[in-house]
Parts: sequence; C-alpha cells; structure tokens
Amino acid sequence: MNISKSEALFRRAVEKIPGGVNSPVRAFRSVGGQPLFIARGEGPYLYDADGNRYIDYVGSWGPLLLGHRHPEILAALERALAIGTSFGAPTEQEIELAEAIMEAVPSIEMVRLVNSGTEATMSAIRVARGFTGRDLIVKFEGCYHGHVDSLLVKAGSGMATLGIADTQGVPRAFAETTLALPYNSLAAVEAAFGAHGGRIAAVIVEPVVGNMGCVPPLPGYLAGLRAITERHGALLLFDEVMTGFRVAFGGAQQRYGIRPDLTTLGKVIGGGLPVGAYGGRRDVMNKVAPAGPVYQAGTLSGNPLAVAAGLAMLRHLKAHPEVYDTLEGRAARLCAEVPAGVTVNRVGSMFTFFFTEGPVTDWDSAKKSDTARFGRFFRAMLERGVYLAPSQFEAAFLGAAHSDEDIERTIAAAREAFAA
Ligand code: HOZ
Repeated sequence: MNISKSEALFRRAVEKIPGGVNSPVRAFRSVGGQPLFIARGEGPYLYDADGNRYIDYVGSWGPLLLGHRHPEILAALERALAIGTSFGAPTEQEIELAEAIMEAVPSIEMVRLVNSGTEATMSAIRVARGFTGRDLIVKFEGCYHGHVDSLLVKAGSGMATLGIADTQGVPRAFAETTLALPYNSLAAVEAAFGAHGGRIAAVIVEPVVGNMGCVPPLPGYLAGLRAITERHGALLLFDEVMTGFRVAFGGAQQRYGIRPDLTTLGKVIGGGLPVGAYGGRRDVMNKVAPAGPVYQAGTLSGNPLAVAAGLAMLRHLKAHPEVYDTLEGRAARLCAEVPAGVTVNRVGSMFTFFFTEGPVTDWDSAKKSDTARFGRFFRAMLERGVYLAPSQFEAAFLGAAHSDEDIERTIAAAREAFAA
C-alpha cells in the first residue's frame, strides 16, 4: 500500500503540531505506523491523500451515523451557509434542535447547547455541584468524559491508549474531587456512598462504555446506580456523548429504560460538526445562568451551521426509525465470527474486538487484552482496506451507509487478519 503522501504530510505536521495531530487518539502510537492523512470521505468510505480507499469504522469517532456527506446534511448546511455562519444571538433553529432532542430523550426537560462533548460534561458536573451544594464526583475507571481536569482520573480513550495514568497539569486538589471506581460494580458504589454519601454531587457514567473499547452495563447495573444516587440525594449523569442517538434513537437511557437526572450529548447531534449539549431535570437546569447562578457560556454555542447539521441528522433519524434495526442486524452479522482467544463486545452499532478470553466487563478485564496483537490486527485490516480506530481502547462504529457488501468485505478481511 503506497502511503508516501501521508508520510510526507506527517513529517511536515510533526514540526508544527504536537505529535503531528490535533487530538492524541489519531496518532497511531499504540498500533505502530503513522496516521493516514485524509483527503475526503464518501458514504462509508474514507480516501487518504494517496488515493487509497478504506471502509470507515471510525466515523469521525462516532458522529457519522449516516456516513460521510449525507445529502440531507449537506443540503441543510448549504441553506445555513446562505444565511450566515455565526450570530452570537439566538436563532429559531436552536429551539428546534432543543425540541428535537427533548422529544427523543424525555429525561431532558431543558437543554443547553455547547461546542463539544468535553464542554458538555464539564458544564454538567458544574451544574450538579451547584444544584446539590456538594463537591465530589464519582466516575468509573476506563470511562472517559472528555479532557475536563477533574475527570481525567483513571480515564479511558487516549489516556488508556497512551498509558497516561494521570495527566500532568491537573492540580491535585481538582483530582481529589473525583472518586474513580470500577465499572459494573454496584458494591463499589455502595461503599463510596457509605463513606462519602453526603459529599457526592453526582455519579457520571457512560451507560455503555465506548472508551475502554465497548463495554456494556451488566444487567441491573444502571438501575442500581439510579437507586443508590436517589437514596443519597446525588444526581445521576449519563454521558451519552457516544451513545446518544447511536444505541437507540433515545440513547442508552431508552435502550435500558433508566431515567437519569442529567445527560450529556455530542457527536451524532452535530451531524459531523462541532457540537455538544447537556440537559436534564428542569429544576436542575434552571440553575444555569442566566436563569440561575451556575455560570456557563460560549461564543459559538448554538452555531447555526452545527445546529443545521444536527437538526438534519435528528430529523432523518426520526423519519427513518428502521435505521436502528438495520444497524443492529448488520453489526450482529459483522461480530458473529471471532476466533478462540478473541472476545467481541457489541451494543447496537458500537463494538470492539478484545484479544483476550474475556469476559470484558470493566477496565481490569479490558486491559488484559493483548494490545500488541490488536496492533497487528489493526494493521492487517488497514492493509485490506478497513479503517478501525487505532487503539484497543475505542469502540468501532457502524453507520447506515455501510452496505451488506461492505460488511461481507469486512468479514473477509477480518478472517484473513485474524489468521495473520
Ligand atoms: N472522544 C473520542 C472517543 N474516545 C475520541 C476523540 C478524540 O479524543 O479525539
């Protein structure tokens, strides 16, 4: 495979951009080789600078549920461009996006738009603290909630990929406001509340983890979190940046039938443009400035282009609910065959192959995966024209643009790659 143009671009990039990338997870550090530079995307495919085509299971790390350059999203963007790129003032479309989100996710009684998932989680925990008057936040090992100072404790995604246990630059006092517990253990949560109950503002959780690879909640786990937080007057915060509009139209909370107090969203709700959102109970969200005393702001929040793309995405999904069944069926087919010694975890169109016997239910079991073997698998897939996330500790995303033929080609590539 010729990637000489990507190689030249990378040599140029590392001189100007830390590590040559604008987000660490793109860097291929844990799988070997170097990042491909992307020239364009079309439907389920990515084309690199050298003209190689790949079936794309990264989907921009989740947002591209409908694939690249979906015509309805492009048309919405063209209409928005004709009007203006940013106003820093309210627009009717922002209300429409808020309404579309609230209709799909009924636990969200009010919502604030921001520019990224990180901003959403950062803001949501501030609101939780303001509402409860408490300081501590419970998170789970291997979950990742963006690069918020106090949430970069035992975090997944790039932190896990690069083996950075705790990032430098976060004051110890901030990190000490976070209690990091094992995922899928209600006993650990009971114990933490037993010791610190009156000081815990919120439990933040990826209801289906995507950031230590895909790890589903065990039966009863989310309901247990709901019961414990309620009993102790803490808020339950579902980080659905990855799962929102992905594992079901109403996200993981619809799929598992749990109503959190607060929810964060991002990725799919921006249709491929930078967006995030946090929302939830009206009494909690009414604490947000200017309605209340918890300050949070943003020059480009509710940006008309991002809102237009997001609205087009949500309207398409609402009009085509069959998308979710199609994704479920195709993802099941894709994940049906794995060799001995490989565990596949899947929820809807999110999945991960772990190179361990399994089961993989938390960070301790996820990190048993043979990451060197994953690296070889990743490179073998890339050589066969399949682009996976360059890390063991990320989820793969199937989109509605992937055809049955793409799935069969991917299965054939995976058979060869596993054998290799
Ligand atoms: N939040 C994404 C999933 N882990 C990764 C995106 C990034 O960190 O660049």
